[in-house]
Amino acid sequence: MSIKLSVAIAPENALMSAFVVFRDRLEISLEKAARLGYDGVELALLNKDQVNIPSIKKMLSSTGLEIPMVSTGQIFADTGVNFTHSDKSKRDKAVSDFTGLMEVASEFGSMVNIGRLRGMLNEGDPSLEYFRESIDKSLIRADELGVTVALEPVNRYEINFLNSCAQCAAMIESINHKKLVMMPDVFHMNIEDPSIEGTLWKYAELVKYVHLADSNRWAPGRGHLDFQSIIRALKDIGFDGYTSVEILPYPEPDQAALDAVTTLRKYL
Ligand code: LER
Ligand code: MN
Repeated sequence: MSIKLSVAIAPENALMSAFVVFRDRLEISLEKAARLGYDGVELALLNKDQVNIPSIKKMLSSTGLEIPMVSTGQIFADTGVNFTHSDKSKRDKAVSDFTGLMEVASEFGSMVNIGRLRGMLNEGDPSLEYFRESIDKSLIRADELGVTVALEPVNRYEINFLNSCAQCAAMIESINHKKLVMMPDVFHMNIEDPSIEGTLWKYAELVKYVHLADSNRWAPGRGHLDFQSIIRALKDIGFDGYTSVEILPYPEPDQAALDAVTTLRKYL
């Protein structure tokens, strides 16, 4: 068993808030990821029509890459719908767009994440009830599709609830559904959690996927997080899933993707 490494990519028209190194035809980015020595790619998608499933499956078998995660933040960033929206039709659209991405995920044996897609707690709204309704509906479909849903703690400057691993773990424990797990992102952990390594230890059982980015969201090695120590902690807790590089494409995309794989391969 070993920890695997993926890189987040998005189709060519994706917003900068997708935090991906490559915004291009997915097939082109897959090719680049394979050449750089990644084990997989995470697809940051807006809707299910963005993926030519037969063409991508063909590339997975020719390159040996996997797609461990379909990430969904673009639904929130691009269309403004989310799980806690005051307007029911927008909550329903968030669940149906998310369901479309779960269908894509089921084709590739991927997980899906809920990060910013959960939206915000809005004053005067029963936002937590809205969140529970949206997540409960999604989990029924996740079960049917056999897809695992990973709840991602996201820092307070982007979202106003479930910011720390402790808060996400409490929510996951209260929902208590076998398809719901946690995916910490060390960028957010650096802001919200008392210690990155200690928190990984504390919630080891729930952690099934990890986003990696340095303190400035550049490639690992370009900021001040200690990736040697973070990867050591992941190994020590027996984590044997996927980590995924979710970074800004700086100084430019190819260099960022190379920097990340070079730093992380030293420790993985
Ligand atoms: C956003 O900061 C992020 O980390 C995403 O993975 C969550 O949607
Ligand atoms: Mn993330």
